[in-house]
Amino acid sequence: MKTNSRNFQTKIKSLKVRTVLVPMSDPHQTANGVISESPLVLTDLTTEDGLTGHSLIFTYTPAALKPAAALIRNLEPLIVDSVLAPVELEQQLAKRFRLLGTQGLVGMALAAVDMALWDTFARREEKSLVQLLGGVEKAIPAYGAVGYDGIRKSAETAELWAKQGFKGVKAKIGYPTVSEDLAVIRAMRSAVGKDVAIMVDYNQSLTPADAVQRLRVLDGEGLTWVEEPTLAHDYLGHAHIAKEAKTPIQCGENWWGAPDMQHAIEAHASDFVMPDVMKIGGVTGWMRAAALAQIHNIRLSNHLWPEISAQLMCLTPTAHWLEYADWWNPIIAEPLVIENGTAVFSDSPGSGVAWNEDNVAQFEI
Ligand code: SMN
Ligand code: MG
Repeated sequence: MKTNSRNFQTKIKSLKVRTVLVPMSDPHQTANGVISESPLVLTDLTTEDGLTGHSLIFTYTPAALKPAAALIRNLEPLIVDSVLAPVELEQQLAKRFRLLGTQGLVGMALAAVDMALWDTFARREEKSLVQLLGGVEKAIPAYGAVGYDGIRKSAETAELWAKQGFKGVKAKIGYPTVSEDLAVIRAMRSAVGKDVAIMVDYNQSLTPADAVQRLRVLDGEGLTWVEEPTLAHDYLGHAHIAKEAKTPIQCGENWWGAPDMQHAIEAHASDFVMPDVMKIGGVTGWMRAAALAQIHNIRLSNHLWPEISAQLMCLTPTAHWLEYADWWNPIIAEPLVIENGTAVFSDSPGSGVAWNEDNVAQFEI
């Protein structure tokens, strides 16, 4: 049998793993506390023929930063000398971790490797991820984030996004009372006008019963979605809320792998889905999630990771909204640019992730 000899020439040589703490210029408040810096693990995968690909994972808390980095380093011997074949390696690694499971730190480390493999693969072919996987760049509407910042600041931030051309804004809510939630939404609406979409995110802060009551009040506000009103893994609770509410429910940033997404869909937990490229299992996991969303005819948005997600959204048949965030820009060589509310794609090969080494040196810990 004739084989593609190029595939067999590229073998994995090493992983380099670094950790950074990137301060946020404007700390992000949520109903569950403030995020004032981004703990990020930077992985560089090098092949024997001298290619290097990159990936980035976000550990939410600095407490998980070093353990996540250590786990990625511990994966190195499992992939060194293997052929650069992301789909095959995903299957091999999944088998290795079948007994332990692939949630939490293990899932994050596996996603770091998967994304670095795909980035290297695309660079080897001198293509962007979109081109490599047979897609074309598309204008997907982007929205910007508004923190849990009270009436005035939420409206001001929403207006700033709208002035920059963003087609939507998403605010953290879950204030002590629904009247405060409502006041924030109405202040944002008067700041952005009727043509900018408004989404809200409860970050899991309500009980299902409270969520149903609050949504009775918010249902007339023309919200594009209400995100994670209750605990992320309470699919039945979410399904109850989704059934009672008129506003679409959005979930997905906390699903670990496509099987979680499948279970949430089976439970009718949400009207829309928004996987996180790290928690869903990297590029390989994303493609499964995109297929699931297509089969079930559900609109799919991304969670964070703007550079790689902008590309993955172009490969997603039911693509909905692109979540934009600029928090990691300081360490990214070419941060994603949004113009007229959609991503501008560069000609660079790969997943859009490479380092601003000066800033990496400054924030490395
Ligand atoms: C979110 C959670 C945690 C950090 C950043 C953002 C969020 C979102 O829930 O939907 O973007
Ligand atoms: Mg969210």
